[in-house]
Amino acid sequence: MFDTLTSSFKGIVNKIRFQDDEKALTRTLDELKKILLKNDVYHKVTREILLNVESECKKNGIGRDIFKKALENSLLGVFSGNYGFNFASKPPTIVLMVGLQGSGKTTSSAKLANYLKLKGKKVLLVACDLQRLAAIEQLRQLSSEIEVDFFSLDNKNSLEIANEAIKYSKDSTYDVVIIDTAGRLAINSELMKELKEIKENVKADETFYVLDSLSGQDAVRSAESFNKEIGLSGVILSKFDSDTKGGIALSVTKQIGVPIRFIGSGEKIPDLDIFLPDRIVGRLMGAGDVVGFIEKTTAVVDEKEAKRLTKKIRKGNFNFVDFLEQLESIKKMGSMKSLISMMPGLGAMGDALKNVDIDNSKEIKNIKAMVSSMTPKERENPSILNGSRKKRIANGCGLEVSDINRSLKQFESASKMAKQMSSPNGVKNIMNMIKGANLNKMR
Ligand SMILES: Nc1nc2c(ncn2[C@@H]2O[C@H](COP(=O)(O)OP(=O)(O)OP(=O)(O)O)[C@@H](O)[C@H]2O)c(=O)[nH]1
Ligand SMILES: [Mg+2]
Repeated sequence: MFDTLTSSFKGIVNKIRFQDDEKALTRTLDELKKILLKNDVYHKVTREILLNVESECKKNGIGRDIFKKALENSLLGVFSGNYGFNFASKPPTIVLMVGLQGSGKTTSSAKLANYLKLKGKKVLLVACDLQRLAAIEQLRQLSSEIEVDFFSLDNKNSLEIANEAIKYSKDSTYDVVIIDTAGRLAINSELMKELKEIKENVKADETFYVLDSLSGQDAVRSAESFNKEIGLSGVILSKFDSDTKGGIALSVTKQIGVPIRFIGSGEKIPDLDIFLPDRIVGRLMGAGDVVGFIEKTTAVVDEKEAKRLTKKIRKGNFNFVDFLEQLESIKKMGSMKSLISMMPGLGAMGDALKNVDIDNSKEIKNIKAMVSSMTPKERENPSILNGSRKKRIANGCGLEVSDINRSLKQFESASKMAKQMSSPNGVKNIMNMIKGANLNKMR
């Protein structure tokens, strides 16, 4: 992610104060250069950014705001071309997913299918990886998890499968067809030939190269070869959540002349963010991506349901049934790390929340176990839980009564927080509460 770049940018912008301090500008540009190179921004791209910042600052007068704006503009300048997802003028839009072995093609195919499904599109996922036996099964499972149609054929080669899939998709009026292909450890002429044939036969509208951000410049070089051999229309930058530097995101478009279209920000299906330069630059400059956050949340939150819950929360009637439902919808939004990275200025709280893993948090596991031992009446109305009920629940789920008390307390304060948040001064109140809270408790 961009954490390191963002905090470094903030640091240097604050060093420039005066309108005409050329010395400070030189010093700051020098520091900017070190930051960019240290975080894997390609040297030619680094030079371009520096030159642009310098010339804009010299033209407009040096000063903090001008420097900040110049940096923002230069960062925007490193991205060019098409962004987001482009639909073909006549459906189906055919997407070919290519890349090296293990780069994240199959996962990204499913993530993209889910993204488009949430936009109301009818999507078909096609398994054309015949290299690994398990590959077809992997995609089949992902398809059923996200409830998207799946296509594969036995005893056919990948070209035949792709062709049949396209025929079928046209007959069945699909909006988008996503073809998952086999990877290789390195560039391989046999693979290139196979991919080229598929691409030409199915007349792919988009050829997305899935680039593992952790492989750095090696992966960029491979992308370059793929582009030369078969022609790419976009890059999906996968595993960006584990990339502590983030420089590849700034370099790849200039280096290979192909725009980044999506970023993989976690292992889960919703962890795919659309790549829009102004939003990315907003994130880089520490302003977060609030629009992206809202888009992500509204895609999975049912408006009617949200209203019903807000009413309950306001009345203080939020119960365990609602809580479990909420957990499920939060999970649909993706990993905390990816969500939090879109929120500006959360600082230490953001760092603590990033590490919350809803599937593996001990507290949440305890609450789930406890709720599973409750009667429906108790779930609806936790206030009836007296000593003997708590004992029964503890026995039922293998916890101690003290665990039950602790979980109930946590739940109570979470409901209180939710009630506060839903009031007119909600967010302000919450920020005040959080400031005083012991963040480690959230882990
Ligand atoms: N953290 C993280 N992990 C990812 C991301 N995308 C994929 N992965 C993981 O990377 C591993 C490989 O992903 P696959 O989708 O199977 O990769 P592939 O390119 O299809 O692999 P082959 O078919 O063997 O070539 C899996 O463990 C995924 O969970 C991402 O954005 N973030
Ligand atoms: Mg695969």
